[in-house]
Amino acid sequence: MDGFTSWPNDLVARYIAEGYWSDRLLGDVLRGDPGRIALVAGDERLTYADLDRRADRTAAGFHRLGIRRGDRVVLQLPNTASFVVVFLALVRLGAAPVLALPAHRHSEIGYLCELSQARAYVIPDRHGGFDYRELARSLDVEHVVVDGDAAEFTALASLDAEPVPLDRPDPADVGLFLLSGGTTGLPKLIPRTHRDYVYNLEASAEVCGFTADTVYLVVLPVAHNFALACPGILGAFAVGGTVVLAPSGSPDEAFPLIERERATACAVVPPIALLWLDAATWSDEDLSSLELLQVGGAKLAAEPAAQVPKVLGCVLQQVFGMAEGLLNYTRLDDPPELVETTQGRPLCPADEIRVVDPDTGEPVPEGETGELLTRGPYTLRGYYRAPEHNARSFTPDGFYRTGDLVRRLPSGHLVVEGRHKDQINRGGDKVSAEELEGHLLAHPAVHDAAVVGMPDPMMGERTCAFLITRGTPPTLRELKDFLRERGLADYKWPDRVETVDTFPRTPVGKISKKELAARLA
Ligand code: J2J
Repeated sequence: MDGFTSWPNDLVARYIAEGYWSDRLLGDVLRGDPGRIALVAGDERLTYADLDRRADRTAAGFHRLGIRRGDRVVLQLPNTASFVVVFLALVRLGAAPVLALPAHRHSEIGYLCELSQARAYVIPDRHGGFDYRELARSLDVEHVVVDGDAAEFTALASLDAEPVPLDRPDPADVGLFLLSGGTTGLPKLIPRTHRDYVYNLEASAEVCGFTADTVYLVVLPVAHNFALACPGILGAFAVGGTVVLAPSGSPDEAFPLIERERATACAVVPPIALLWLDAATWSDEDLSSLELLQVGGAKLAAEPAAQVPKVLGCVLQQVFGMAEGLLNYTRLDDPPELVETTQGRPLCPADEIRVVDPDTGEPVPEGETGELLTRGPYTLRGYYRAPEHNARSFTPDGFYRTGDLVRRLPSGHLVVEGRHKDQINRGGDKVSAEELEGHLLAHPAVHDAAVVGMPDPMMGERTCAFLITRGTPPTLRELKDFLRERGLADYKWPDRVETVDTFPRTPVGKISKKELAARLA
């Protein structure tokens, strides 16, 4: 695929020879007994046979629409059975889903459709008080497929056709695109091949002890790498387990589902873990089925980490992952000290780790903090169609510069100590400072903007925009309305605005975000 950077031949040979890459395809992950429940979503309960059939029939429907192997389709559905059916249908067809989050709006989706040259865009009619058909009307895309009331578009229900023989994808093909958290003005797409993502989900399922008895509850957006494949729904399907989709991580929605479905495993971000620790002390629901709580996306502090087994009665696993690839997990039998105070160690023996001085690129002495660089059998070698950005994000020998500052312990476990990238981690949601600044600068009263993170006890960080204004400074409320108008996802909006006369500068004349952040601490 044009715009996709593959691994060099020697590493391809090595990853195959060492058994990390197989011929298994993403469309073949449904490995449960046909009669067993694969998926519970709202009132729907689908067996493996049901899900398999629906995926095949929907693949045939997309094929009839003209979607073919190698095409791209932007998929923006919430945590519903339709997400799972459409995802499986597309990967079986060899058409790569581009996984947008439900929170994305015109700014993100318009760009994704254009960058990926998507042939179709799949949406709900309405969700969370937003009409996605309105968004679709503002785009230029060949097919809009709607789950629900389709209006002038194609109803997902109409893409139900007699299965046809399909051209099988190659394991080396790009199977899907994930969205990068982003550090630049525009979002980046992460190509994931069938074979690297199959490794990702199968090896994760093994490390997390998933079996046919696993009942995996999804509370994060299922389109996010963590809930999708770490081990996520795909890992649960691959071992014949059951997946239960919840609309959110709120204890009033998640706890009754844990009790009713006897959920055994779940992945959350730290703010949800904190909410659960609190709610578990007063809720009546029976959470005793829960065996494993995975926490990742942002750093979990040692104190709440120590509380998880005591209060929720389950094993805690810290997960330090990224859509770009590398996954670090604490292991289920690690001593409590490591589980509480580290963010895990790499999933794969072939994951290569370097910890370097971010300015010189030279390795730091063992045990000291530096920037994490990595390459391996499931870490990208380049963002899709982004040559200039790739030149900065990768070393000449193909290591991905994560922008995370870590310290490595003798056991190989990593401790995340901070960040060397212009991004705010808002409770696991990533906000690119440059992207938000670009939108703020478009406001007529904004002369200059600098976005920084501010510490927050629940979210870890929130977003503060420092502005130099002309005329009357806009209020936070006005800025949010402005950003809504521009179609920017709401989790990227600032939580606070500070107007200043000048920005502090570094010796080389750049805005000192360190100094700005210090004013907030
Ligand atoms: C500190 N920072 C963390 C952690 C991610 C599993 C889990 C998370 C993600 C994810 C994921 C962190 N402590 N435990 O894809 O499969 C920050 C780092 C990292 C960035 C990646 C998965 N876990 N982070 O969060 O692509 O800064 O993936 O580089 O959204 O989140 O963000 P994202």
